[in-house]
Amino acid sequence: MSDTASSESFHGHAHHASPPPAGVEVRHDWALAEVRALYGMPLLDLVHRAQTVHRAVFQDNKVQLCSLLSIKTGGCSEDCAYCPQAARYKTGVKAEKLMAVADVLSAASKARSAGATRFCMGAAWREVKDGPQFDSVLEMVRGVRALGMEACATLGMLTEGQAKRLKEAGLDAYNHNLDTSPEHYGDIISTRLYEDRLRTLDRVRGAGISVCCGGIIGLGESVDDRCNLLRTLANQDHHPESVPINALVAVEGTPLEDQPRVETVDMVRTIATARILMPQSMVRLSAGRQQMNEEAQLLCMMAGANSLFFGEKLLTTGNPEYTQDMALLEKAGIRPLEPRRER
Ligand code: SAM
Ligand code: DTB
Ligand code: SF4
Repeated sequence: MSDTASSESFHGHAHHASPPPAGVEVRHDWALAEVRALYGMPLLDLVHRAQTVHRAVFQDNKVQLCSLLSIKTGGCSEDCAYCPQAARYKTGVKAEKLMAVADVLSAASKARSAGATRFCMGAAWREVKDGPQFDSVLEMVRGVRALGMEACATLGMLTEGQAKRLKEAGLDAYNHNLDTSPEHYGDIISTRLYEDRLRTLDRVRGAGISVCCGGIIGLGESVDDRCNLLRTLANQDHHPESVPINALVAVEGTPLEDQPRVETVDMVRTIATARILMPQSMVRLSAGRQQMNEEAQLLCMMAGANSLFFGEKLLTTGNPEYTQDMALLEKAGIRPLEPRRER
């Protein structure tokens, strides 16, 4: 392996080791009432406050372009009510085998040429099983790192040993979302517990991998649920380095197929509140962009989102066209974060 760079933020971006700039609070003791008070502020006051925090921490004001690939699609044993990949729902997603390492790396290389600095590999697994498939995933991680991108994976629950092996392979970040509040979780997923999620997150953190953890809005949750999700994320011992905020993509065949589209104002409030609660984290405007117009996406960035997934597909659902995204960034003068590491 020629790649020996450490997993610290290689973009020179703010990360948790550095103290926050003057005037920016990093807290882990948010009360629900405080979070609600922020979330419920007049929208433009809230956005102004979030933008002020954002600019203090991220002085270069760039947006990270991440690429997402489903390396193992469908056939999942879990019952997450939002998910088109759960085997039990008839959604038109068909179950596939784990992709070959070479195919994943050729997709990664294309993503890199298109400007991605982070490559995230998703598998529709409940948990990782040791064996040849996990060995292939480790190979993919090494390959992505050798291309000079941040490597991220989302593979379901992990044991301590698996987290350690992912770290040794060079994995920068692991995505494992809490999705919603502890109170609402049981209405969305019955095949695992909130505590299972928290345990995997501890193992990821314990192995020295950076944590990517966020949620979904539009699942039928209350404002308190949204605030309690954000509060749970912020009140961990360390803020997740990355916080993806997804708007539900309502997929036919899932129990949530008839959920109304998330309103722009709700997405903006959620992102702004996440930015204020977790000032030094990358906040990702994740699923749901295809359903948003350009103005809504720009408002989300104004509210502190500094990362997005680009490319024609998320895992199984659509995403804006590459050329459309590039045109939006270009006309708005938004500069993408560039990779610092050479291959
Ligand atoms: N199976 C692993 C797990 O659940 O942790 C990894 C892949 S899973 C598809 C990754 C995340 O995608 C989920 O935690 C959820 O937050 C998000 N997601 C899945 N379906 C979605 C949908 N229809 N709309 C928005 N986000 C979704
Ligand atoms: C995250 O929070 N959102 C991404 C990424 N992490 C893995 C996944 C979104 C999936 C949307 C539904 C789909 O395309 O299947
Ligand atoms: Fe499986 Fe992950 Fe989808 Fe849940 S979100 S059904 S665990 S792929």
